[in-house]
Amino acid sequence: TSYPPHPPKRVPLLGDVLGLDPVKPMQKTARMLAQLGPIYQRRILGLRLTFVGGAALAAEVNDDAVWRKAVARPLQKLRPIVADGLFTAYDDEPNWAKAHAILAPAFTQASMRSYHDTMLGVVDEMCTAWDDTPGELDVAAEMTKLTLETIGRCGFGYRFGSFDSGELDPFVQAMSSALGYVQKQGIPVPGRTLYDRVTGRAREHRRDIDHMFTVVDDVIADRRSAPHQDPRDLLDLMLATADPDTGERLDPVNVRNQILTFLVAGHETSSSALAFALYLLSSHPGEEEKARGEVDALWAGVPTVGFEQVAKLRTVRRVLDETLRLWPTAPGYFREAKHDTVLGGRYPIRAGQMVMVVLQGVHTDPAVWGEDADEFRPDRFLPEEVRARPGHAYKPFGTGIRACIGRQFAYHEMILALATILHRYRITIDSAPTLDVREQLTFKPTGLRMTVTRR
Ligand code: MNH
Repeated sequence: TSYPPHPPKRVPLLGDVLGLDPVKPMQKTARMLAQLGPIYQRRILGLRLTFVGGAALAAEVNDDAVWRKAVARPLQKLRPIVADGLFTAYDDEPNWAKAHAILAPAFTQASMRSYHDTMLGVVDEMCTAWDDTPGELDVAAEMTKLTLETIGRCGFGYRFGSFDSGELDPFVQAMSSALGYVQKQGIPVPGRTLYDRVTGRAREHRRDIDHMFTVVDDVIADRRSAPHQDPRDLLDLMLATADPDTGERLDPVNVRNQILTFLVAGHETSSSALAFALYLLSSHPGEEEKARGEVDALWAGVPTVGFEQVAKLRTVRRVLDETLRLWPTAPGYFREAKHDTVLGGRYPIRAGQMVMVVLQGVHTDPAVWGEDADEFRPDRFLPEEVRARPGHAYKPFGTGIRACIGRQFAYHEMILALATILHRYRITIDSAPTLDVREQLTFKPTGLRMTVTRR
């Protein structure tokens, strides 16, 4: 047995404290993996965190018999907001299994039918706003409005009014400020807690959270007094359905945790994926024309796009799959060993020790993806190419029982939006020569300016 490689500069006693990038930690980690191989370990004081960025090692760590999801520091820091909501719950917290059983039926491909018209309405509103006020658009900001509005309406009938005026809804303000705070806390910096207390930032964070709680609790109370019949949204389901195993319903605080979870987990990941897709298409005009050609052919003479017309767009879907390969907007996930084990046949791992699966590493492993792994080529997702690849080489939605519950929701929403944009507009995107990607728990492209013209 031996230890995995570690960063080149190890400080006596403290360990691998050098070379952390507090602003773009995941992009730095992916570069480290490209240098050091598919695995490396950071040891800080007594703690070891291992990073895995190759398909074979990822397959091992994804094995639910030996490993489970770890609620690592960045997720722990979210818990004051979302507590035992699906995303941040520990495997053995009773509310995880309960909420998973109650909510899983609401996220099947078949259930997407009931959200389709609402999703279409949001896309239409976005296009109307673009037509009414032509000019340069901030790509990421537009996609964020779209996905936030979509999850707000499909989730619990809430309108943020994103396309109404220039003003940001106070809830959205509170949420983005709270998430910014959480992102900073995810990276340990000595003295931060004291600093936040002295400057009043900690109190501001508390106020942001309280504001979010009040808004969501009001929505829940209103719905309790006036339930919907049909169509039912996620909130209706949470209030009306009992867990088939225990016969119990979700308690009111847990319902709030789930709503906040869907807002937090369900909007930036999809919005940034759309922004990356638009960027990648605009720099690959051949791929853009291919995708647009598919939409034009399938939607020719169709007055309103129906549910069935979305899943048929296989080329558009491949564009999104390839986008999430290169820019997995959830950059990775954490696993912990259930018992002592050995990784890669030679690295000892003790029970409870954590590993982070770094998706950019896994998704560009040359052993699986070839020497052109860094190139944007959506045809990698043609069925015959997918069949020829090991399943664990592509995990943008995580793995096992704790994988993303919103995957089908995200695909339906993203395909519908991207196809509509391609169908209605010619787009040109200006950006700096190298793409600037911010990290706020997710990857988010910044500084992309887009001009759209009706075709
Ligand atoms: Mn989502 C879990 C990626 C869209 C709601 N999501 C995860 C995980 C990844 C992920 C990765 C696993 C995290 C971990 O193991 O710690 N999610 C994405 C991506 C997109 C996405 C890349 C879009 C693109 N997610 C959505 C949407 C919703 C959503 C949309 C809600 C409508 N995701 C969740 C929830 C979980 C999750 C809830 C936690 C599931 C669980 O642990 O039971």
